[in-house]
Amino acid sequence: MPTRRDLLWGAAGAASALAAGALLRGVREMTDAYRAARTPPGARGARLPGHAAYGHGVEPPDALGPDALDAVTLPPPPPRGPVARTLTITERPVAVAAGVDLRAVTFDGRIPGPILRVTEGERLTLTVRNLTGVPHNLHTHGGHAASEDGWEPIPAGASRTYVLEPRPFGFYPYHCDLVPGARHLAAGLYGALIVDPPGGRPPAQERVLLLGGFDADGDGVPDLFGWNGVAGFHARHPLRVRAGAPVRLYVATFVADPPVTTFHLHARTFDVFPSGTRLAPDAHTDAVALTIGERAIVETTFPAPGRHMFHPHQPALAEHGAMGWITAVP
Ligand SMILES: [Cu+2]
Repeated sequence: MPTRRDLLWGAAGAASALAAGALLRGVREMTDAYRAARTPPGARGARLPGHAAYGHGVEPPDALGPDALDAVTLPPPPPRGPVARTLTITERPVAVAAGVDLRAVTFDGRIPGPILRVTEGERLTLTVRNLTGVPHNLHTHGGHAASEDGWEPIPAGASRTYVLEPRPFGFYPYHCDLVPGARHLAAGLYGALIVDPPGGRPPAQERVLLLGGFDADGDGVPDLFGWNGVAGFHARHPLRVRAGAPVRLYVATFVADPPVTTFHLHARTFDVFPSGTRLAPDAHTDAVALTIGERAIVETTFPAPGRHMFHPHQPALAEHGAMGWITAVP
């Protein structure tokens, strides 16, 4: 019997609906077992059964090695001149945790979409091909011509080219802007846009960290959470940086529920540049709160080799996949 989500997705043939049903049953069994193990009756959110350190509440897919998320974690070098990119929207299963394949909608086949980067004052041309059976679009935050804002639906099977001159410099989200969000942004259609100042930023080891929620059981509420598309990834595979050299993290959240999440770093404080639109920090702290679509650049230097935990300070998120490590190496 088709599930509610099968019906919502529609369009699938009988065979693929059967396959999807089996997939979803697997997800649901995993999620139910997970909840039974972690959640007291009547309570929502995670609860550890005993007394344990954060982490490893969710394991990442075994097939993903330490470099699996590099493409959406390591930004390209700041480009000079105009930038032109084509992004392709497709529906496909994406492994977001061990044993959990999300029925996702993606930019270029993965969650999140590619890191876009351009220098303030330069042209960014984005061609978006919608290869799915329903409308989508690509809306970019920040300043640009209103006609290129990306709120209009791109029909199924159609393409649209946006020509932007993003400004001011900063760190911006891009995402599909259609509703319901559970079938668009929260299904995987989001990514990062870095707009560099004309003179650049000081050299640093740069990493992008986008927090996402994954609705594994199709009830409209995220069950698993992870940075750069995979729950549990950074608990098994720490971010690696060199000790003694500056680190710049581009941190954003795309989690709608709960509405506010945090980025918290252990054993080290950092400068905060909200939205990255200024070159001087606005705060110096060890935790920054972000609501959906909000973002910050945080900068620090790890003075010595060692492992530093990072996670949202919401236990339900940290224990459902969003706890990780940054390992500073000599
Ligand atoms: Cu969409």
